[in-house]
Amino acid sequence: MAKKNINVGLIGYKFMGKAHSNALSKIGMFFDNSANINMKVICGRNEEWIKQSAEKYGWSEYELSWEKLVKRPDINMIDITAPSNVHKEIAIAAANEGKHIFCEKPLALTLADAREIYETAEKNKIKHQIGFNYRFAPAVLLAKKLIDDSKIGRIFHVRANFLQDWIIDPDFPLVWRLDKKVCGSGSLGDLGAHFIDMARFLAGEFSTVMAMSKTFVKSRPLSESMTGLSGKAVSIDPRSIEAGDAAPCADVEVDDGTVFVAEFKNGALGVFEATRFAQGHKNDMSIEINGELGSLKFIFERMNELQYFSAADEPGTQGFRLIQASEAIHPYMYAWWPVGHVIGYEHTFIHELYEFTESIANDKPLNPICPDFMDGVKCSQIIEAVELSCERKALVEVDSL
Ligand code: SOE
Repeated sequence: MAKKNINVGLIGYKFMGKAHSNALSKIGMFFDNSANINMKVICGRNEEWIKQSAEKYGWSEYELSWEKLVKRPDINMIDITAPSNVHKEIAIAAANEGKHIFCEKPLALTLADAREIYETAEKNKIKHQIGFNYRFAPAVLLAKKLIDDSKIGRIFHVRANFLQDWIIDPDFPLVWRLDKKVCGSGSLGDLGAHFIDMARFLAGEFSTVMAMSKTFVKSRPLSESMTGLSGKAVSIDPRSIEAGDAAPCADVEVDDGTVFVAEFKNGALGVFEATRFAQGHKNDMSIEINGELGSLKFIFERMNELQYFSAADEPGTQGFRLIQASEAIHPYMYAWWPVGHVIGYEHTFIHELYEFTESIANDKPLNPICPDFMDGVKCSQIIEAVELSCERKALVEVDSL
């Protein structure tokens, strides 16, 4: 059967733009997919960088205006990887043009904005998915299957963290992920969003939260332009400093670390920690689920493995088994390499974008494992409840928001 053309317009070209470009370029090579994925246009404001990115990542054209891109009749899918503060205006404009939308997390800076995006997407009957890529690690999907097959039974505890340390240096500049106007929140929205989604995916809906957060470094140097996570300030605007002055600084208004406890609607208890001040932890996202019949633990830095304890095992020989989720039987692994040839971070993007483009090409609803914009809304709702709890120093009912 003829493949359906999906002409993609990508907005953003740095870390996530690169991850999505790589993913879109690999789907047809590794999957018997239903779409001709045409990497038509990459869009960004800096002409020199966007021209370079188009050539390097394999995009046919580049565009400097997302407003023009979303109106192009030849584009039927918009992929938003720009910073969080522009997600709303782009998503709403693209939805009103009838474009299917894939949007990086978090969906928006506020719950109200996230709800408006969801409602506009639904009103325009477009397909929409949000980039909670960690769901698409085969080991996570194996955990999901074990839970859905009642292998661990009633859930008592959920314990998750996302630990990084890339801004431990107080002289690390105030990049967009630390600028409240652009990112909305710090470790909570950037990192916590992932384990909030993972906890909802594996353990169910949140009922209440009780939180604390800290900004350990309260002022940071400004930088004229940044490369993101690890890039130091590539330049300070020379117009802004006199010879010998220290670099101009600004207040940090987002959380460096946030911890919270939660109760789930199914009665389980949760403990969560997001920080960028855990020295030695580079991209350490993990989640553990404890149930009446067993436990599961996933550690992203060992993403091909799942730890599984079953109370059904013979007494005396029970223990956490380490499952290598890299056999053809495990989700998506049939498409990659022979058994045991492990995969990585970039494959989670290939899997999530494969599912989204298949849904468009076959005009079918999203695969149920895929998070759509309502999952983005629910995540924003929990993030806002956590922020309110920090403010009030009190328990907050998630559904009260
Ligand atoms: C930075 O903290 C970051 O790149 C997040 O923005 C991503 O969502 C996460 O997957 C890795 O860390």
